[in-house]
Amino acid sequence: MQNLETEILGRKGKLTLILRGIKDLSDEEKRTVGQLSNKVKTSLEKEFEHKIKELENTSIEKELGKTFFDTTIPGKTRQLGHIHPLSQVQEEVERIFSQMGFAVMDGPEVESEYYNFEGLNIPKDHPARDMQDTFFIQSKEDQSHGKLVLRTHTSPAQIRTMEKYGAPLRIIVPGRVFRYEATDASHDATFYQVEGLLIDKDISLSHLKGVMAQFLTRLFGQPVKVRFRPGYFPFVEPGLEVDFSCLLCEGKGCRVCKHSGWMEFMGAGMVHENVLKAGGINPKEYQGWAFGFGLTRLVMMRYKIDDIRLLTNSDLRFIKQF
Ligand code: FA5
Repeated sequence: MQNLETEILGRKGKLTLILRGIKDLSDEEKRTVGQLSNKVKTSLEKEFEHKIKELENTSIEKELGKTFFDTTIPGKTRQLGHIHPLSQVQEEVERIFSQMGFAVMDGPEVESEYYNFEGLNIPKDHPARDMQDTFFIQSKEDQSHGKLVLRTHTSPAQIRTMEKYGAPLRIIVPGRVFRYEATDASHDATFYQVEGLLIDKDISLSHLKGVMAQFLTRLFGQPVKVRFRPGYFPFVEPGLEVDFSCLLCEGKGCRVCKHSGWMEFMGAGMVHENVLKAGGINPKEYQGWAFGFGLTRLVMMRYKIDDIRLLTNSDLRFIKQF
């Protein structure tokens, strides 16, 4: 209101300028315009004074006094959401690996056949490429990269990262993967994996054992042992299956570990030289290892969940427990 007053009646206000211009008018005009503008000025000054007083008198306290407001009524609590158990564990995995010097990377969920299979040394006739195992996207076939697929594992990110950053490398890639398979208590068609890749000079599997034992011990907050068994994956040589000591029976043998004392955990191995070449890295100069574990299964173990499908079926009664 005061701004408006200055705009009209102030030293450089619109009306003040008109009043100043009166001196240049003829005598007759001076009289008419002078009288009229003085009248306007007096009435505006009155109006402004009145309005400013009125505004000063309507304070918030006075307005509130007019209606009854019970300050003792308890407020309505808002339902706060929380982080999904899968994301909670993923964040923890990322934190532990970051502390060990690993960078956290990402890769596309819709992949080309090349990155998902050929680049990883998985040949055209490999059973994983059957319609039963893979979701193919209806797309034109690209000469060098094939069709588009929903990635069946996080391993394609190995080649993408090698191509982009070269060696040395120390990364993990958490992400969602898809397989066309019947679901049961421990298998889903959409689940989460974490890929790991370390490329450098003079790298051996003993480094992998040390990193995994350290990671699992920190994650579970109790000493965890790791064991290697031979395993086959076309993109590693030699290939391994990695187990860790059962946390429920501390290795003594129980129903959950099928009385073996060990839990199956992940696939791993020394990166195959064809994969290093596909990533543009010279296998004579660098070598390294890779691993891929099921994040969803890790969450199940962490919270003792006995059916994988509970994690993604959106039942709030279940999800709210974590
Ligand atoms: C792979 O996917 C390899 N890419 C892993 C790898 C990476 C090996 C790097 C060597 C080097 P596999 O198909 O075994 O491997 O899956 C890895 C993990 O994903 C399994 O150990 C399991 O924990 C999890 N997994 C596999 N299928 C399912 C499923 N249907 N539902 C939930 N978890 C699954």
